Amino acid sequence: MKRFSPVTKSLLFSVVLVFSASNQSSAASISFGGVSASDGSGITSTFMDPINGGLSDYFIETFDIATGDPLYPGSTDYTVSGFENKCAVNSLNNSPIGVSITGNSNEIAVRQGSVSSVAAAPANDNTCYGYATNNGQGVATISFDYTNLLDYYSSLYGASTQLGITYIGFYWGSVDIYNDFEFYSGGSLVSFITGSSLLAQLGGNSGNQSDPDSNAYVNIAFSIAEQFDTLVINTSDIAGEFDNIVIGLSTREIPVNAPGAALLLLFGTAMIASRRLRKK
Ligand SMILES: [Ca+2]
Ligand SMILES: [Ca+2]
Repeated sequence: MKRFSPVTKSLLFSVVLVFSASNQSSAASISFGGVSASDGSGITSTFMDPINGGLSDYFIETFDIATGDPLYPGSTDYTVSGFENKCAVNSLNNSPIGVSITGNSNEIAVRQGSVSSVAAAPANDNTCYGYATNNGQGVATISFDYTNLLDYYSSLYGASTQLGITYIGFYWGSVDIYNDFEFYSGGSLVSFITGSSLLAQLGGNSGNQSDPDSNAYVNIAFSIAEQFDTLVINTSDIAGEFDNIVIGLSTREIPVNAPGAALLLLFGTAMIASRRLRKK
């Protein structure tokens, strides 16, 4: 098992936020923290490392060509000029697991390093990362549609029903009160997390580029009933930065001895228990 760095250790505490798309209670459970990423990108999921890989039925988007699948070159459609040899969206195009990204092309970008008033690399992330920006006006919305990947694995497994995603982890850099992440299934919102709620829970300051309380690895475990197929990232100012997006299919491996998994399972159980209690 990979060792926890001091930074991630301090982040891995028991925080549960539950957001529901309706008035009904949600079983999605959220925790913060991960492990040190071996490619110099700061923090990654306990389930998946950019270089060393991880458990079965998990996939990672690193935004770095170096850690992409050499069989399926990523797309540099959103790469900032000058970074074409380093930065790409690896899960886009040319592969059976291609992710469909929609959004204004000037509102999603991939780059390395920080530029004042443009984008800040997540804390301790020396690699390429992605970001959403409204360029100072309106709301930028970008979506990552994983339907192709889910279709592919559903057919591969001969699944009688469409597989979904029951885990997502992402390194959220310089979290701002005006960023949020939403999760949709078949076009319906199933869960979401806002920057303001994360900052309130961790005690972080909006937009801080180095504080672990404002640069957090977010883990969300979904019940089978709430599995999703599309991630939507919104930002109403500059900017929403992210890296190491890890998704786990509904067929994913869940090790009983992984601290992250244990936490997620524990709180998943706690939520189910609390729901049952309320029903009484
Ligand atoms: Ca990266
Ligand atoms: Ca930010």
